[in-house]
Amino acid sequence: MPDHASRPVLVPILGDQLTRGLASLRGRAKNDTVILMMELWDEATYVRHHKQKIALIFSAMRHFAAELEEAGWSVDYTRLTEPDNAGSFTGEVARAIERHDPRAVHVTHSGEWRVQQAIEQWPEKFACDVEIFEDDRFLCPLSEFRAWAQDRGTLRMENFYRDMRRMTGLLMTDDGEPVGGEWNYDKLNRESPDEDMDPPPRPTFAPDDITSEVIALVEERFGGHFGSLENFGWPVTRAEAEEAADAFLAERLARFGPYQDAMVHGQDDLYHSMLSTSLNLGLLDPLDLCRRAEALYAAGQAPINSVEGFIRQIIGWREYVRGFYWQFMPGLAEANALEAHRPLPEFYWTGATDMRCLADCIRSTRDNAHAHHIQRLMVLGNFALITGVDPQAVQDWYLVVYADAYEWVELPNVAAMILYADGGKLASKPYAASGNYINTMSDYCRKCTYSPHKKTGEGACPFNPLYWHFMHRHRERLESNHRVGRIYANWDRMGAERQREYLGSAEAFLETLVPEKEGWARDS
Ligand code: FAD
Ligand code: DLZ
Ligand code: SF4
Repeated sequence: MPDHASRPVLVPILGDQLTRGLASLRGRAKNDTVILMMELWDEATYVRHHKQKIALIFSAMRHFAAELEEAGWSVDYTRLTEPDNAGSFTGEVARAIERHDPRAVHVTHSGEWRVQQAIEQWPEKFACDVEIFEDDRFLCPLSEFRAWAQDRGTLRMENFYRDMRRMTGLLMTDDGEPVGGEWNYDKLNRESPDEDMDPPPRPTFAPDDITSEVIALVEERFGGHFGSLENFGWPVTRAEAEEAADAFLAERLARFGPYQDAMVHGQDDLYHSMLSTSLNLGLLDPLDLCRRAEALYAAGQAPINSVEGFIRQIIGWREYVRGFYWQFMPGLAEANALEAHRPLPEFYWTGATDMRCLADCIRSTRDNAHAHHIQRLMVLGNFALITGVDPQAVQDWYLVVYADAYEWVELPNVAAMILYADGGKLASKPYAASGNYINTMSDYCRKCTYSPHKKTGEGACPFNPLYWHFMHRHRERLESNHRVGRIYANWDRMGAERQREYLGSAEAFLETLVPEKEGWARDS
């Protein structure tokens, strides 16, 4: 039997840990390390992920393993179709321990609570040492988020974000003031779409042999999952992700700010970066990306509202929701403060609705495994909120359909940001809106069957009566909220008859919603 020191360290790398400088790998000697990467049935099927999401993760994993091998690392890669594949992280690590007899397992903290729970059982299950490393690809350590959150009664992204600006020095003057005098240029991030918009196409990456093989595998094994593989063009390597980032910074960042909240029928990317899949897989470094955006501002090549807006999304929202997730799990996954119990409408899966905004967002979701933020928030999310869809059904949907969806980022956005299911820990008020918002921020309404100007009855945009139905249902909870309370004065001024018309229209519409059948999100 080899002595302890000559036995290797086993380093499992999870599917979203595709980073050369990963904490558990950093500083390790190649001749003393076996890297383990695992394609797993459990991970591919615990929800019925969009086909592009599975293809992206498997392809990126296979490319990463090949790069590591080329660089001289010893990589033990288990494919999904191997007959002995145990199907789970714990089962595959156990098999690898038998193969390699390591002296220790070094693993980086998982992005997901469910997986981390399994990892935390390893020290008891396995005879060798197990060391769990902090995932320092995020800029805010979880212990710091916890300390920050504990000092406050109310958590708000804006306060967190300012601390992150101070911590990173991004867009800060030497005197510790925000560059340009303001912390936040959100007011300049809300232009409606106009004729003048002409976003250049983002680079897409034609499948190479590895990706083509994975696409065939996904069609064969997961052919019944939601979504199309036809448009697959995601970056699957760090080099491709860098190329996509270069193109965004050079061609789209400057107009990212003003049009951040705009929506245009059939235009799926606009000026967005489309970099979330690469950031979440670990192919891009968030701080580096922000520094490059900052440098473009300093060079006068991008305005402050674009650069600040982009940096806010990454060191603000992205870090904030991740800290929030770990702060409030596992309760967050069960939260339902508004007691919403309606099933998800079937059209979230089929796109078969004559509400033109929803139909377009669902089409983009199906074709691209992507929709941009304001579509996820103010169209798909707003509709689920004001119709009172059960948070767990909505959570499942968002986790399935987006290629960038991992629970640490999906769940806070869904449960807390769009559904207010956490009772207001994350957002100061529910993001409920009528058709007027969508009409202002998009071109959807122009050719819709419904009119955003009609408030009730035949042909009225359903968002209009549904909005008031929601406000009426939750009056007791929301009236005392200073950001919402004054809306009830408008409601009261309408008088009883008009109110009945709104509520009646909403209820008639709700009657028409066909609930999803079982089996779209999870195997029934
Ligand atoms: P851009 O608009 O270019 O923004 C730049 C980057 O900022 C993004 O790549 C992302 O990393 C980060 N970012 C922006 N907003 C957020 C946010 N609210 N939370 C976390 N990061 C943010 N993002 C995911 O990565 N995975 C998800 O599963 C996910 N689910 C969401 C669900 C809902 C209901 C909502 C409202 C938002 C969700 N988001 C999610 C956030 C956001 O919609 C996506 O990050 C963004 O659309 C990705 O496209 P992009 O890279 O072009 O982003
Ligand atoms: C989402 C996903 C899928 C579909 N498949 C795998 C897989 O086969 N192997 C793997 O290591 N990870 C996969 N993932 C990501 C995991 O579900 C999970 O989100 C991360 O491991 C959390 O760190
Ligand atoms: Fe959507 Fe209403 Fe506009 Fe139609 S009228 S696109 S349903 S907001």
